[in-house]
Amino acid sequence: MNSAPSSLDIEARYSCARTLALEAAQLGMSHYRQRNTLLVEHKGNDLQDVVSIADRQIEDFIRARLAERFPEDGFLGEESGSSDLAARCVWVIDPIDGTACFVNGLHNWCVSIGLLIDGEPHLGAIADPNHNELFHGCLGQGAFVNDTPLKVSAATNVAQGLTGTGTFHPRGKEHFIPFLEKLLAEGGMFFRNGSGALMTAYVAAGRLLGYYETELKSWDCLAGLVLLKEAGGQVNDFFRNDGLIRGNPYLVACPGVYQQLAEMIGPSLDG
Ligand code: 2AM
Ligand code: CA
Repeated sequence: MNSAPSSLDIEARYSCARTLALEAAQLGMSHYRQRNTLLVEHKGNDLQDVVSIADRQIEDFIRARLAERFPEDGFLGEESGSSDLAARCVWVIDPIDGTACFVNGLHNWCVSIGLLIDGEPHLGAIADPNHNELFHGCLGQGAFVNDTPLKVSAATNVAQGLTGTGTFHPRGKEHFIPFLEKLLAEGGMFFRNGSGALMTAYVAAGRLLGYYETELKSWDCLAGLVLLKEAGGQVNDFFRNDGLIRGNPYLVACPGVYQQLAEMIGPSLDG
């Protein structure tokens, strides 16, 4: 669906998403500058899956501001869980996407704020304070990095550029090496910066031809999916089988290489 009913104030929410993403990113920067003092914890048994006080504080900040401004809206966040998922408007946010980069001093992380309306990704803002880039978009209004419109690549073969990829230890890694082998065999090249939101935005911007992650969570990609759609990209059936809550394999790409990448991944993509 390309337009929301007039009873919802879309412009107010779009403007709020952009402002909040920028403010939250500055809060992130204040932690990032003192990252050596941050206590880093591991989620579950996976030593690579980390979280810090910065993640929790930024999520609390965003959640409180949204609740104040749009009390009727639902919420789903990586760190604090969900509320009112049956509401027409549901915010889906990741306070820091690229946490492993954040805690290791690599300048590849962002704040991602997306909004579902009636179950469809409708608007999104992704703030990358290390590169002074705000990616944002709203259905029917286009997608932008700062003020520059985004458009996916016109490439027709993976050999013509770079493909983002990623995996994580608990699930899906058996699909990763076979995919890499096929990508290289067909003349493609991989890229990984550790942030699903930024790599999705880079596909929308035509910087990457596509991006495959063996499993992603909805807060990592929801804002980016709006940009991707507005920039002319394609995505797999990510929301099937309760994907909003549980996550799923994830592929986004420009139309000219989507099928080529989907064939490299095989049935596990939408199986
Ligand atoms: P994060 O930085 O918010 O944890 C990198 O390959 C991408 O995978 C990032 O968007 C990262 O998000 C995400 N990621 C890391 N651990 C994950 C997990 N356990 N499940 C799903 N996605 C994960
Ligand atoms: Ca995160």
